[in-house]
Amino acid sequence: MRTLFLLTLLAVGLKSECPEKCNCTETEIDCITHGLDTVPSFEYLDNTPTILDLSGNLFIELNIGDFDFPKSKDVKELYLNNSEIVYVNNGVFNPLENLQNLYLGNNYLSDLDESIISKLDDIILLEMSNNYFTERMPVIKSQSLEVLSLANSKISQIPKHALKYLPNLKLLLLQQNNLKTISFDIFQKAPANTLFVKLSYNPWTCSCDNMAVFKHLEERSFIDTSDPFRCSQGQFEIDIYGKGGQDYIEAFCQKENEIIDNLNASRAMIDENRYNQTDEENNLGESNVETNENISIIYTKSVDTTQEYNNLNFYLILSISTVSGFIVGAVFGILWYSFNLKYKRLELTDSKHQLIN
Ligand SMILES: *[C@@H]1O[C@H](CO)[C@@H](O)[C@H](O)[C@H]1NC(C)=O
Ligand SMILES: *[C@@H]1O[C@H](CO)[C@@H](O)[C@H](O)[C@H]1NC(C)=O
Ligand SMILES: *[C@@H]1O[C@H](CO)[C@@H](O)[C@H](O)[C@H]1NC(C)=O
Ligand SMILES: *[C@@H]1O[C@H](CO)[C@@H](O)[C@H](O)[C@H]1NC(C)=O
Ligand SMILES: CC(=O)N[C@H]1CO[C@H](CO)[C@@H](O)[C@@H]1O
Repeated sequence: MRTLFLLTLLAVGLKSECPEKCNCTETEIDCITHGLDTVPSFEYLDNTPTILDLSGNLFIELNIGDFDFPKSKDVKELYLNNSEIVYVNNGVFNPLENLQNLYLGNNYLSDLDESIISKLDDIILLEMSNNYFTERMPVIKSQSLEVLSLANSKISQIPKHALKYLPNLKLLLLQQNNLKTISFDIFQKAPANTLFVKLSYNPWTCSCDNMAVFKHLEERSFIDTSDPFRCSQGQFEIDIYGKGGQDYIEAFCQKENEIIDNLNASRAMIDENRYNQTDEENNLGESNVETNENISIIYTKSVDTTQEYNNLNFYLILSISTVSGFIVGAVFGILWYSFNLKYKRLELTDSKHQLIN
């Protein structure tokens, strides 16, 4: 009798304390795909939810107070994916102090405040793929975040300080975006040898700067080079980690390094020269300025040298084509001659035939 009473009380209690359009179990609240346009009130929960699933609804905006309820500290996973969210007010997640996984994918987010999760000390995963960060990748601040997913989100730019405030990041997903260039600076401050990035299926342009970044990522095992990485230059497409990429680096980027090498060598020589002179003159300061000016001259000279080199190349190509032109001409001449002979013979045989006939 007493247990029955308790059971009915429990049943009634569970019914009234779980929000109307949700299903509650001991550790989970499910309000999936119920056309909710506001986050329901979780004020009188009876259970202790570690999972709060609000995906597939129509929230459009998340407001301060939406997740401010007595048991908010129990929630470890929050699903808000596929919920037509356009705007998230800064601070809305702060009451979920122990949140670990936050799912905001498949929404219409185009910007986020830098400190959107900065107060969540245990956050590990922020899933935001399939959004609309058209202008730039959002800069996120978090001491604990390990996984940041921004795949397929129309991102065309990564700010140089994008990873600066994510000291624990281990996985960054940026595949299938609209990235054309990537700056070396982004990864310079990234956690050493622990970060793994996905950057495939982006419309990279071929440039030595991009190549340098990809080389760096490969050397530090930041990237899976078996993924397709292609860059384009005009109508040509190159496999960045394939032979095309290697050829590109050899043809264009190595030469730049050589120029810098030459420049450094000349600079060293000039420095030495200047030093010897100024040693006599006892006037270091002034000479340094002059040295700098001279370096710019050397630089333009090195560029001139490459032009000369190009000219040399041009003459080489010209002479090669002249020679090959001659050879081709000769071969054609011979072929034409023999063809003519044959043709004449045919004519003769034909006329013979005609005569016979
Ligand atoms: C709750 O669970 C029942 C039975 O599994 C299901 O029919 C109902 O759609 C669920 N409601 C919600 C809000 O998920
Ligand atoms: C929300 O994301 C989770 C995890 O990726 C997924 O299992 C779930 O199906 C998604 N919900 C909706 C409504 O798409
Ligand atoms: C040239 O010198 C600068 C500084 O003096 C150095 O940073 C750079 O790496 C050098 N470049 C090469 C190709 O040695
Ligand atoms: C500069 O002086 C040092 C030592 O006096 C000498 O070995 C060196 O050859 C000089 N360099 C030039 C460029 O004159
Ligand atoms: C700008 C410039 O040419 N600076 C010095 C470079 O070196 C020459 C010769 O050593 C000097 O005459 C220039 O003043």
